[in-house]
Amino acid sequence: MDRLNTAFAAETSRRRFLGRAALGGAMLAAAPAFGQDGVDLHLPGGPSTRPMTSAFPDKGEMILQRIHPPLLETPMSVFDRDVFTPNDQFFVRWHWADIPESVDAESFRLNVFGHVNKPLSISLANLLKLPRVEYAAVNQCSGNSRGLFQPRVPGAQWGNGAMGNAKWLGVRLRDILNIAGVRPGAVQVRFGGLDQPVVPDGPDFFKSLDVDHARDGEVMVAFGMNGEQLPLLNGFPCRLIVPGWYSTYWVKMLNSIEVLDKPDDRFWMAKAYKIPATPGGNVAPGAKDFPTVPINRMVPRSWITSLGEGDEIAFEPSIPVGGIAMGGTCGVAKVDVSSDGHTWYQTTLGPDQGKYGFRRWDGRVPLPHRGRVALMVRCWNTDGVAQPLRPIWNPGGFMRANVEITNIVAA
Ligand SMILES: Nc1nc2c(c(=O)[nH]1)N[C@H]1C(S)=C(S)[C@@H](COP(=O)(O)O)O[C@H]1N2
Ligand SMILES: [Mo]
Repeated sequence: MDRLNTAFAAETSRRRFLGRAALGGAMLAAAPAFGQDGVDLHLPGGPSTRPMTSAFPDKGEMILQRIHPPLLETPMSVFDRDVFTPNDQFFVRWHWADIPESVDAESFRLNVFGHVNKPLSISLANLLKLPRVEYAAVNQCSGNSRGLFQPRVPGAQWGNGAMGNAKWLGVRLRDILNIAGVRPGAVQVRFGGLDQPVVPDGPDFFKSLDVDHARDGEVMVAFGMNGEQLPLLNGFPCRLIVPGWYSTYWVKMLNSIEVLDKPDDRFWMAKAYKIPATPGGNVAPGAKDFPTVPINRMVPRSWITSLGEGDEIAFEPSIPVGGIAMGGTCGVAKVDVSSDGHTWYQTTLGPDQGKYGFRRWDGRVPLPHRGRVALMVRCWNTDGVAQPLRPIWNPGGFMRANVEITNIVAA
């Protein structure tokens, strides 16, 4: 809150916020030094350990998935501490390694063009003058938990930590589009950032939303994250927030908003991030040539964070267990836990911090016996959708959302 007040509220402090903004000069310049300690992501049947690193700008201890471009995963223990994920341990994902090492907040412009009456080139100072909104929302990679897919699929082999929940502060995209004046016949809005492909014909990262979605009053251009400016690697100075939707649409270092009068047919919409046009994005393992749609809304998920895979505990007839849940596009209605896969016990939900954010849950389960016990957690959202018990499969490794199992050992 302190930094929010000093950094965003007063007119004079605003200048300070902007002045401080060029950061990360050393980013990625030197080869980061990695800690010796690794972490086991418990990915089935494959290389499962990853080094930890704190060598990236504005970032604390993270699981290193890739250096160029940076792919940093949040350790699960972080989610046990708070429903809000700290900025310095918020996961990082980029597609191309050509990312600015700093952004000059004075000369930065957010350009709005295409099928509009009045193209705009908005300075950060002017962006900060528009009416603001703030809400909590989970940013989850479409491929979060991909490393748990069986059979395994190619792509970043994430555990469960390619996600995070923050309080985002910014300006309604609708307000920006209204200033530019969307012309009749507009169908989509395409978003691009300052990062660039590293190969000559590589497709620049652009994502698009239908024009009505873009103007729904919720989609936000955010410059604040948990009361601070965005870390460079999470999209400084501003990024798109599409609450309830997978974060492939949450374009970082957003500098281009183009209103289109026909659907976006470029690579990142037409070819990448397509899921089977089936419930939950599920097809039989190995399936090919099925109809696809662009990935879109998130679905309910939940995790045990108070205990980790393989943890050893002293046997007791009943143990406490806690964690986090998310509803997807709506709130969390109910979270149940089980230690035998048949009998489910309802947990107590923590404070509601907004329907798009994480919700804490805490409960107890009996331990049926000594030795290995498979703990499970299942979320129902307020639309009545429950997590499936069985994993889905698709070749992109997208949308994993089944009830996860945490095996513990009671000695
Ligand atoms: N400019 C830009 N924005 C981007 C991407 C990117 O490669 N470039 N990747 C997207 C994807 S796939 C994800 S998962 C999220 C990751 O957001 P984070 O790094 O802030 O956690 O950023 C999204 N926005
Ligand atoms: Mo992603």
